[in-house]
Amino acid sequence: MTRKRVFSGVQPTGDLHLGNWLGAIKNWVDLQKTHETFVCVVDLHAITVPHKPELIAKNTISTAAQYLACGMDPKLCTIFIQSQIAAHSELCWLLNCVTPLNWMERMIQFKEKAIKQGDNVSVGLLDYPILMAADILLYDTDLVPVGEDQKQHLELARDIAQQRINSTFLTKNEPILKLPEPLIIKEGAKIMSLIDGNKKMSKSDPNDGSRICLLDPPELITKKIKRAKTDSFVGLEFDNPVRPEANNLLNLYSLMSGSSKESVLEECIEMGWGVFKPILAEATISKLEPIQIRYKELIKNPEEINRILKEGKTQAQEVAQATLQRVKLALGLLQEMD
Ligand code: AQP
Repeated sequence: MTRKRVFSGVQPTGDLHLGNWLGAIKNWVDLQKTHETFVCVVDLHAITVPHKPELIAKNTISTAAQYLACGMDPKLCTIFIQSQIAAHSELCWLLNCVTPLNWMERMIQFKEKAIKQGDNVSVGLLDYPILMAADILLYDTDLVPVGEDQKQHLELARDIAQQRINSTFLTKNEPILKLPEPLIIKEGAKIMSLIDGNKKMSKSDPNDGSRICLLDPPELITKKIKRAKTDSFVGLEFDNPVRPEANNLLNLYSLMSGSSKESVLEECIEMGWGVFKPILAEATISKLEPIQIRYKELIKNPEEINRILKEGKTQAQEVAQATLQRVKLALGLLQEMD
């Protein structure tokens, strides 16, 4: 039986944090055992907002190394860098030309990110969802792991594929692009900021104290957790809407310790923050330790990381090129002669 294909990626916009791991990479590590898994470092997405050129390549290689350190296995999956496969930009352009502008203006993430940038919003930021559609559609993806925030973008990818390509340019009754389905990630995987329990943990939050990064040393993890926002209620509890920080930190403890929510509640219900925080810090430090050890080994050997990425590029390119050719042919572009 052919395995279903999964595609996903993370932007190299900074150090990966617990949200990126628990909400994305940890799921890929499981998926690669049962699905044909393509994961890439989406560096072209990272430049849709102002960025520092001197950091992007460094962050890209470090992100790839963190995928590996978290357990992505090049024998089981394909790992590559988005900008090294030109088909992503090419398909993005072709899809740009068939997508109505008003579909793009409705995108919530664009509106949210655009507000933050005032007059400095790039066309690339508006185009971000079409580049994401190109990423997904290039690989004939069956399933895309998505959180709530990315659902609208996946819908857009499906609408472009179905309404603007397959229905419009159908050749020989065979669909040109495969329609991807969302793979809804189980609840509890959304990790919130340490300084605001209503905001998601994010690489680009200007306050470093808002996130725990996978590569943070133990002392820093302890310090960040010590400074995390709390409240003045007595005892700890999940799911109280006026205590988002308590919910987030208990949830983190459950994920870091591997204990169910029920047993975490039983253990912590009567604790004060002063007792709970060191326990959470200790669980986080020991959960991240093996990843940090593997990362340190890997990053000493950039040739090996490059070898893996090159191999990934070759595998990904073959699939991407075939899809790109189908779309170019369907749109009527002149085919190259051998
Ligand atoms: N806080 C989070 N909780 C759960 N999952 C999260 N993800 C990100 N933050 C959390 C998941 O990580 C994957 C990669 O995300 P991305 O780099 O493409 O962009 P993002 O979602 O916007 O992540 P960041 O860290 O907030 O980056 P910036 O600050 O650059 O925008 C996705 O699967 C996402 O769901």
